[in-house]
Amino acid sequence: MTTGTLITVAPTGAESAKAEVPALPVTLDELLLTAKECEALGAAVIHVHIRDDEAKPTLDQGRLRETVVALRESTDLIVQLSSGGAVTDPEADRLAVLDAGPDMASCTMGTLNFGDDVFLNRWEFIVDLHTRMQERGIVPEYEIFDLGHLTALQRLLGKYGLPAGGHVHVDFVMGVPGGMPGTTPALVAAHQALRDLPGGTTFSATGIGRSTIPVMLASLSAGGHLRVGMEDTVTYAKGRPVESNMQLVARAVGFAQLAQRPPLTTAEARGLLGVPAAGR
Ligand code: KMH
Ligand code: ZN
Repeated sequence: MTTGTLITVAPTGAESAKAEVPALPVTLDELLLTAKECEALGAAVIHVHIRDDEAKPTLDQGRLRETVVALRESTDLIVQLSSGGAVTDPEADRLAVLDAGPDMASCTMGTLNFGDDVFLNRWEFIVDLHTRMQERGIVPEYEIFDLGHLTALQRLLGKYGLPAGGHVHVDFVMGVPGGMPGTTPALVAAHQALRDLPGGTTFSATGIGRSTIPVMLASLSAGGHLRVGMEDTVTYAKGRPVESNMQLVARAVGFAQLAQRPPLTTAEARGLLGVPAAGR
């Protein structure tokens, strides 16, 4: 069944440096302004990485809690914290992200080369994340960087059961050097592999760097949803740096409207993902 389009904004990430990308939102004020403006444009979910006073990635517990509270006070967005953090973050800190009480958290379904680094996601760690989220009513978004990650998800759900909320939502993160490419054939292959997951499983997709546009178009045509933001893309077009996350969200909203699948409201997105209403 064709529905509207869930639009997630991933405004910051852990990889870009503020010195090289001045438009990157790194302070709480910058994040809140971005969040409000992206919500007004049509985003329903915000995928959050935070930074410290030097604009370096951090999983500081106090800052994470403050960020969740502030986003809830200022917006109706679904707050999804990254449990992926930066490739250097220890597992204990990544698990402790859940203590900040987000609506959702990411859960990456396997280890992969990540450019010149390794993004480590051991099986036992994935199980810990999944089961702790079940216990706390935090809805996961399963991050799929490669096809085998879907097989791991099938195994996870088979052994440990459905996530909190009962609905399975995955995000194809495409075009990371070391993961699946950001191409239509790769998206079609990942989409096909969803048939081994519970009926009704939904997907969004994001293409890193220049794969952002082909991945958006492929996802919309395959019935998928969209994630965009400066975590994934810092160049708007050849020779044109991204000016703001709003520019990327506005483009995604335009594509979704062209596809006659307009953005879901935050309330509709909560219904789709099984996230309790705001102010639960
Ligand atoms: N920063 C990457 C190493 C996630 O947020 O869950 C991991 C990442 C995935 O961005
Ligand atoms: Zn992330």
